[in-house]
Amino acid sequence: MDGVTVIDHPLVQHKLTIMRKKETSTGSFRRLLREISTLLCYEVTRDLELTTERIQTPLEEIDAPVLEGKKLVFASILRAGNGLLEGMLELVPSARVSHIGVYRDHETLEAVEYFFKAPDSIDERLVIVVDPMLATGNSAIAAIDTLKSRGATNIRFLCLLAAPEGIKSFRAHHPDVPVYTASIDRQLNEKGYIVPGLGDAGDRMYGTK
Ligand code: U5P
Repeated sequence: MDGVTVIDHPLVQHKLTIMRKKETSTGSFRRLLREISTLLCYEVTRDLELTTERIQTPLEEIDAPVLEGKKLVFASILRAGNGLLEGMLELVPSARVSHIGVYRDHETLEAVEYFFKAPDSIDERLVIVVDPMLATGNSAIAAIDTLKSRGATNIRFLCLLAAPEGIKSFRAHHPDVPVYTASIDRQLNEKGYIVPGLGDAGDRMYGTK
């Protein structure tokens, strides 16, 4: 699918299978989400540009590679997005973090924004937006509308599971934003859940209902 990368690393796929299991506990789910997010982060940052810095090793001076440009921004769509943040920040500890509060109206499935906070100069940074699930796509579309209205131009979207319907709608709204996911599941059900999916990511992560 154009603009969509499926991260099919065996460790990602194995961990995802355990996360999907109904009987997986909250504690295990959370731990797996942290582990898997590190691997997803590795893949979503694979093509970042490098420059060089003159450094002195104990033996000699060299031009050594370092990341080019301003610090990355990880933008978490609350609250489930926070589950992906932890592992990503382990890999990129200096990343800046944006929080975007969007909840889904259970009747209309429309996204309603209630919170937004972002670091300065997001127009000069790569922004990686994270939410474990791309279901209807409405939350991600709204979050990225907001980021763009604040000046962000270089954006990627990272999730664990995506529904074909969500990808289609998302790509129609934001064709310039590539999507990275560990799986494209079969479909959405009548309540807007991804099937086979893993249930409500926020509830599974925090043990709520
Ligand atoms: N969501 C789930 N599980 C699903 C479908 C959606 O947890 O099977 C939640 C996600 O937490 C996400 C939001 O934040 O709903 C995405 O929904 P949507 O706006 O893409 O429909």
